[in-house]
Amino acid sequence: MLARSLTAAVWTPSGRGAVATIRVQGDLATLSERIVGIFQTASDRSLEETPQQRIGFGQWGRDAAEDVVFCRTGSDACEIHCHGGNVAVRRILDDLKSLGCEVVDWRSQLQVERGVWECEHADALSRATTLRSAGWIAAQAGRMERAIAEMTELVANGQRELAASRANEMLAWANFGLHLTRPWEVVLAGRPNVGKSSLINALVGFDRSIVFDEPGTTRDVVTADTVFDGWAIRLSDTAGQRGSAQDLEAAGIARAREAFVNADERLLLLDISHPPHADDRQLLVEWPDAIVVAHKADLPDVWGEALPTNAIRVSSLQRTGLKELSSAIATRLVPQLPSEVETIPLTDRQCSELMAFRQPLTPNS
Ligand SMILES: Nc1nc2c(ncn2[C@@H]2O[C@H](COP(=O)(O)OP(=O)(O)OP(=O)(O)O)[C@@H](O)[C@H]2O)c(=O)[nH]1
Ligand SMILES: [Mg+2]
Repeated sequence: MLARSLTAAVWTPSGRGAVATIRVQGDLATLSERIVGIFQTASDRSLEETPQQRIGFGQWGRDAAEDVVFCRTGSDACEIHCHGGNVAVRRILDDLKSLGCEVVDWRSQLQVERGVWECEHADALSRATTLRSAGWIAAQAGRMERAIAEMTELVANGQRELAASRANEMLAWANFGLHLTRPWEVVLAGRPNVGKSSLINALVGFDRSIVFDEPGTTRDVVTADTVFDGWAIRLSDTAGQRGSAQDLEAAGIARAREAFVNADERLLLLDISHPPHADDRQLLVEWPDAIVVAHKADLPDVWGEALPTNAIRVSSLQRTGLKELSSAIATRLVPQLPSEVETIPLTDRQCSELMAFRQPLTPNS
């Protein structure tokens, strides 16, 4: 599709870099006329006369000109590669704006040229949280668009049930797909002083959270990002849970509970060097699906039979049981991988599109 109005967008990541790429899209003939005096090609050919896919050199700016590299990458697109500093980029964008270019996000240009599906895929890839996630996203190129077209054809041929079951299969991977671009939320909870902050520090490998031998040290939710088994994980340390807290501590506990309720996975810590407390028992009853951590495993275990049999023994002090715990977390979050040919929704919009597609096909939905 030809984009006739002129737009300019930065295609390199935000922030400072060695080189930045600014892409101009639209009516290059008009731009070529207007740009005289601001941009001078080394060959003296105008921008419009420069052959496509040929790398050229030029100078940008009326005074204090900057060397740039440029390339017409299509009949209506040109890339300008300049120094990556913010000021250098801003100057070129301001000049382009004064020449009638609208400064837009790179996604807008891509969408004009390639359509919403390809744009969405590139955007998801740019937001991949880990290399492993990026591999899964990269493999999805073109799949969702094809799947929707195939399902539309099934509906046109009267195979409504088959189309609905295809949509269901894909939606079953929505949680996995959405977490390729955002971390899984894992929240730690337990009574004050059981070692939640120590465990979070041991899991991420640095002192993110304050550790102190006094109950009620952590008052707010403290997060730390890490990667388990190739998946991005956001760990949240929370205020210790106890029934008797007041005022500020109670406010922290309320926040902790909110984070715990909304978590993708919950870790419940027990200090096995102290006998079970009523608050421990209440947490265990309330959260039967949480991963139970038998913490301070370097000290004598006074829980005995009371300890849940599936509890994972960990000592943050001696750094034991951490590998087993991180593997258990990763396995609980991603118990099964999709097949390599599966189509996976990557964005909330794709999920909504699939649900809207399925809705009229599923009776009673
Ligand atoms: N022996 C032993 N002591 C530990 C271990 N982990 C933490 N501790 C100690 O337990 C005490 C409390 O640790 P924290 O990590 O601050 O406990 P917390 O659960 O975050 O406490 P609050 O923030 O008050 O809820 C500190 O004195 C730690 O050194 C462990 O694995 N073994
Ligand atoms: Mg703490």
